[in-house]
Amino acid sequence: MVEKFDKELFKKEVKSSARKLYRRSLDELTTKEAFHAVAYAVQNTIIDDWMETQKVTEKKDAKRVYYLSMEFLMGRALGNNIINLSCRDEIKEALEELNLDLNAIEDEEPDWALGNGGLGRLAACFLDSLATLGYCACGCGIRYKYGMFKQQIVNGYQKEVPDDWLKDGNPFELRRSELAKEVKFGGWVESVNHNGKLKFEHKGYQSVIAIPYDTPVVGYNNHVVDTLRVWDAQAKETFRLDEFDKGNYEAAVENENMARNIVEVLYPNDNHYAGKELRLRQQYFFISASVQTAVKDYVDRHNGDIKHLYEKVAFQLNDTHPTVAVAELMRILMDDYELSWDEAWEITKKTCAYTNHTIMAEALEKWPIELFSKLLPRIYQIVEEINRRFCEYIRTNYPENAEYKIKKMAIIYDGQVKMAHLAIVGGHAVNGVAELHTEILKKETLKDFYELYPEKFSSKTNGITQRRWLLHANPELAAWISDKIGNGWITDLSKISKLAVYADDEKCQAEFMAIKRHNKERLAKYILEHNGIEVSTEAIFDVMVKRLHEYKRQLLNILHVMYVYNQLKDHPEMKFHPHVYIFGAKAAAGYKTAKLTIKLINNVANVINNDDSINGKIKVVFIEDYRVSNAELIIPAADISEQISTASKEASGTSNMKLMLNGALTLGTMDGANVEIVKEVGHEYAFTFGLSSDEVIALEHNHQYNPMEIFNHNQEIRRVLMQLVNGYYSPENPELFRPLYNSLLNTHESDVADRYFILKDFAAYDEAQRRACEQYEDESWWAKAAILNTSHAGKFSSDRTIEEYVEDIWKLDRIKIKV
Ligand code: NBG
Repeated sequence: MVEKFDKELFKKEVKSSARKLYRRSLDELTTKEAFHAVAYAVQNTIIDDWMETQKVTEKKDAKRVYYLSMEFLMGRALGNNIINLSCRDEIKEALEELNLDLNAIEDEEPDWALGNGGLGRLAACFLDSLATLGYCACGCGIRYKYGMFKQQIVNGYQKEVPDDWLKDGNPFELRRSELAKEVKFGGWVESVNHNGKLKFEHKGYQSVIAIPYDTPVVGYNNHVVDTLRVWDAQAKETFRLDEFDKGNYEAAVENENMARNIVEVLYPNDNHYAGKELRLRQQYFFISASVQTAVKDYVDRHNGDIKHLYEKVAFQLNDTHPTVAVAELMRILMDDYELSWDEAWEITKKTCAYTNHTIMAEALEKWPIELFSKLLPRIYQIVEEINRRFCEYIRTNYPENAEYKIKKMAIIYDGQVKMAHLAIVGGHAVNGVAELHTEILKKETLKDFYELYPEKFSSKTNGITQRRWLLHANPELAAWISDKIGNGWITDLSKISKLAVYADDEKCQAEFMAIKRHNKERLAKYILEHNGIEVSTEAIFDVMVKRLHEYKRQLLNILHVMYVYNQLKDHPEMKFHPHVYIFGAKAAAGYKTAKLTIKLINNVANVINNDDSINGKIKVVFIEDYRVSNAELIIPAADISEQISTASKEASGTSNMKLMLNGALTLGTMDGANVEIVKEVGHEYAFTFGLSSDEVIALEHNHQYNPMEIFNHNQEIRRVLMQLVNGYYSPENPELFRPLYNSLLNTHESDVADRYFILKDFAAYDEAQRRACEQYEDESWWAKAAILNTSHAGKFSSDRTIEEYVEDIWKLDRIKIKV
């Protein structure tokens, strides 16, 4: 840390790790090797604080949270650790003296892409905030061998390439084989009478050994270091010689394959559930290992007194993926610690809490009984009993319409195990991730549960860490802000509101926009290098970066680009400020419509970028392989933040917050956290449009919407849609984009035409785009609005979010590390 950072010692450590790792001197290393040498040296400066945090937590007997999540989108660790150690300048200088460039070294680290999108990145931001606020926390997940695939764009199409992120080793992780745990799959359950007590024994199972890898999560400038613990799998008998001798080669390698498969790869679906057995295996694997460890750790520190577990331990279930934790904790409490059902149930409910991240029906996990009970026989028994008791409870509460309620609320129904219901019933808290989202949960999606347990529900609007998304991603703006208002914002983002007084100051406006321009230059250089497209920093940088999903409506954006292009060609004299439309998005590997939308964006880019007749007024750029590390480059350069999901569908969104913090103006629907963003900054400094969530929900219920009417009456929209099927953007295959056309118009092929109301919102979207374009001409107004966006982003720090979880749900103790 800064007060004890010893530059000479650090230099020595970098040199000595070079020798230890490569038996060569530092100046003989490649940049990648130098990255490893530097990373080891940085890790060394963290270790003492890590141990001290552990000690202090134990001494204080502080309550801790286990954040159970299948996804942690950490991005790169080195730069972030250095930022949080608060010695970036010192390390940069030390490395310069060693002839090393910190930025180049940072670029050698692969992203830790152990997540899909917002849900995984939220988990990473939360860990940063937990450590920075001095709370004891452990993120528990899976050490996927292959993280989120790398996206290549080949001939305009997305191609998925495996992300072998561990191939050169990971200097920040620590293998903790002494903490390994056994996880059991398959087999059957026998009940035996043990001294007059009924006991359940799991027989004939296959074992997998779970081995944790720990990485430090460094708090900002406070010496607190929390842990990210990801589990690797290994076969119990690495090779079953007995089977091999019998000539049963398959059985011999089966166990090993099973272990390898479990941690092989992250499922690349965002907001979508695939229902594969392997996925359930992954879930139970990391949950069983994490819950076993948490319980054992607690019991060891509390003389075996299991009954007060919830006073010192909280489990937060990040969406339904980890909800099997409810049953696993019950199993451990009853089978291993011999508690009665009622005792175990009380403890489980008080320990577990659930966050819902979506209302999209296709993301709600339901497992066929057949699959679930075969793979997890003891767990299934417990879920059955939870369900039986819950249905009893419904019957007493709703004697009039019990069967109707059971149909809607049971945990097991219609041959399926409903994981969200298990989480709600088995925990003490349920939260949505923005105010609007929580309201929709209460009124629609989880209405019956809200009626039954109103006290469990609360809203926790998401947040982002300003340490990564401003201090690290936008160093120039960060320095400018600190110069104006001091650096208190780094640990208390509400202080950034002090910037607002500079919004009308001409000099400040000019400085702010100069920084924006530098960030645009930085991105323009990246675009030239990666896309070969030249873009002008005088243009409006209109940015839409997020997972590709129909509800997010990248299609609306690109159809509108096609529309503007038509206008410009017809009316070259038309008033229009040059735009660069920037997209970044991965589509799930099996999501056809999403992948076709990527192809469309790229084909449109190809036509428009090469049309000299429009004098470069429009450029379309699709940035390949959107991920945390290039988000850090794109977001600081944005003028406009596209947040155009169909109202009611985006639970919160978090790129909206990152973009706002970096001075972009939101162009969006009143959905998710956009509602709160607009409320904070004021309506006049955002461009909102479109159907409200109530209107969308009403149209979904009454089936009154017919996109064909719009197609028939609006010639300009009709022309754009015809260009999807007349070869305008795909001369070699005019039918290529027919499925997109059909999804908007044709009720035969898709179950509902224009399910996401793209045509319905088109005119309003265009109008909002025009407003933005006009306002951009007023440089002073725009600068003011940009500064106001940054200065009103205080609410959207994940520090604020974490404090709300701590206060309402986790009740953690804060720790302090003395140095
Ligand atoms: C996503 C939502 C986003 C939200 C993040 C984090 C899932 C299931 N949900 O709107 O779509 O910001 O979660 O809460 O990935």
